[in-house]
Amino acid sequence: MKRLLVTVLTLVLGVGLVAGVAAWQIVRGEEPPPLEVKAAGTLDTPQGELPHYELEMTVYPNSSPAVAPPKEPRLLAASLSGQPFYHPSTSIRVPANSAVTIHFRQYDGGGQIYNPFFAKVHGSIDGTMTVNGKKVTEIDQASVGHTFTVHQYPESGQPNLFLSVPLPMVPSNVKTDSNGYPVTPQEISVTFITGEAGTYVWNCEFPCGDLYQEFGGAMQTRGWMAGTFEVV
Ligand SMILES: [Cu+2]
Repeated sequence: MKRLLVTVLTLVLGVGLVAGVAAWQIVRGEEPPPLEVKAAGTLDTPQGELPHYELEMTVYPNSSPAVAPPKEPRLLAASLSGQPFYHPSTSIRVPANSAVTIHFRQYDGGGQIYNPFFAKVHGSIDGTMTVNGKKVTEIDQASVGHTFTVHQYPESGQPNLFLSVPLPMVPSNVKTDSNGYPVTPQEISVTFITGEAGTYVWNCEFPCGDLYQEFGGAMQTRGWMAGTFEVV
């Protein structure tokens, strides 16, 4: 009897392990390929002259005939259709010990962010970013569209990296095109310095998803409002 129980238990554990590995493979397989950085010469920084790279990300309020949605993880029961996402990828890979500028085009509406900390810029080269060409250190707490917030796994021994960029919402009275996107997005640029190599994650801190307090759905899904951030 005991032997049978052990056999059954081993079998159950084995099947569970295989299912777990398969599920992990599916999730990993659906991570979009990393965004390509563009070399942009060098930049004078407080840490001296550093190699400079640029990358571009767009935030869409929803998919449309013009912009396909990111792949939806098959394991997720909830549908993410109609939810916002970063495009064309949420997997980011940037060179170590460099200055990196990210240019965001933000097409989504928004509103009040619960925590004013995330309406401020954190971790950029001089504490600023530019919004539509204007240098700022924060945006109106009541007009946040999304945030791009990079942080690390809490148990990690790698160099500390924290970057948080608030992206202002597009006002609701802005004209939209035939795909329903505002004709004038918010244009945000931020420059920061990467240190030694490390693996981080990023997510949006504005409750733009659904389910629990709007922090579910797109908010907790890589490929949509969260992703990986590798310094290599
Ligand atoms: Cu968001």
